[in-house]
Amino acid sequence: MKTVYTPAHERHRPPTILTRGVEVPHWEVAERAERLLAAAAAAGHEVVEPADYGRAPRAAVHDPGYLAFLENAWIRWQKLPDPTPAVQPYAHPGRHMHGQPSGIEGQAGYYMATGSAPIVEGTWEAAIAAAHAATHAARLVLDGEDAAYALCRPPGHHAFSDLGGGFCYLNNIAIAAEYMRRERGRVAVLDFDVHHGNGTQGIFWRRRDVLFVSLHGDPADYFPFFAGYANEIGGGDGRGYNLNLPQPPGTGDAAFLDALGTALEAVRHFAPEALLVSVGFDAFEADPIGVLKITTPGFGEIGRRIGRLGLPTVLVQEGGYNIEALGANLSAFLGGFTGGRG
Ligand code: Q9C
Ligand code: ZN
Repeated sequence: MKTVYTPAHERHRPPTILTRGVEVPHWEVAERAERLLAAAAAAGHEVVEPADYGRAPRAAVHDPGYLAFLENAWIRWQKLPDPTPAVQPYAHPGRHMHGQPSGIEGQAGYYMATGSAPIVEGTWEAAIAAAHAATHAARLVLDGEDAAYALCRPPGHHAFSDLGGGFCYLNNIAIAAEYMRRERGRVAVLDFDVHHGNGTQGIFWRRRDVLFVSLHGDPADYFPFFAGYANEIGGGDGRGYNLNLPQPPGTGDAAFLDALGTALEAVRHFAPEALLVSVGFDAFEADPIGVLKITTPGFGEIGRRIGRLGLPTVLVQEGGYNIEALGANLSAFLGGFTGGRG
């Protein structure tokens, strides 16, 4: 299958972030994409560069104020006294606060849910390239490819219409899903990154034409903490078109595959014309920030079962932070997916 990749991600080099009050190197590093690319190429998948789809696909999903903030944040931040190399919010609107700041420091906290999505000089360029990669994979599948893999970096599933965070800026898979929806009646998004896809859920919350199904570590004691609970089923017209399947910490292959069966049954019942998958390898047993215990063969079996659905499928890369294991996990997943087709 075609792998959509562009080196534009290299310009996004997030520095340290705070974890429990301590500065640590960021996990979402450029080498992730290099490892994934090497594995896809070694497995014989043709690597193609995305076209430029312009502003329309991202504008169909994201708020204009948020897009303007992302595009200009770094340069505005540089005009602060003693500027630092990354936009890092430190004050967020908590409950009971609804004011709208005009300055960059306040807006950074307004438009970012967490401090873990610093904006550096090349972030905007990388983020729009990742969105083009997902859109390109969607275009390939709309044009008749059975499946395509968008090797996106930075990832996207924590980004809402008007809110970034959790290493994410533009919601690549939501942009691709909305792009496909213009030509197809119904699409489903399945998310097996270890973190709940809170941004994707938020974007499609009121939509019955886009099913969102997520498997993830239980947010009761895990990021993103404030979304991903089983009682979140969608609102308004979208009620019943959102399914969360939180998993207890330590969940391994067998129980995860059981839950995947429930997720795939929901997808089959929805009968979409296409499937988009948020592919994360941070449910891996040795991921530095994961809480689940999925093995490399486990990712193969996840791929095989998703492939067996037989739907036109767009695979979109999200998280996965064990650098040494990323290549093997992607090879296992893509091998399983392709085998499941056959
Ligand atoms: N102690 C994705 O996988 N929390 N984002 C980091 C770790 C944020 C992960 C703190 C995790 C966001 C796309
Ligand atoms: Zn994740």
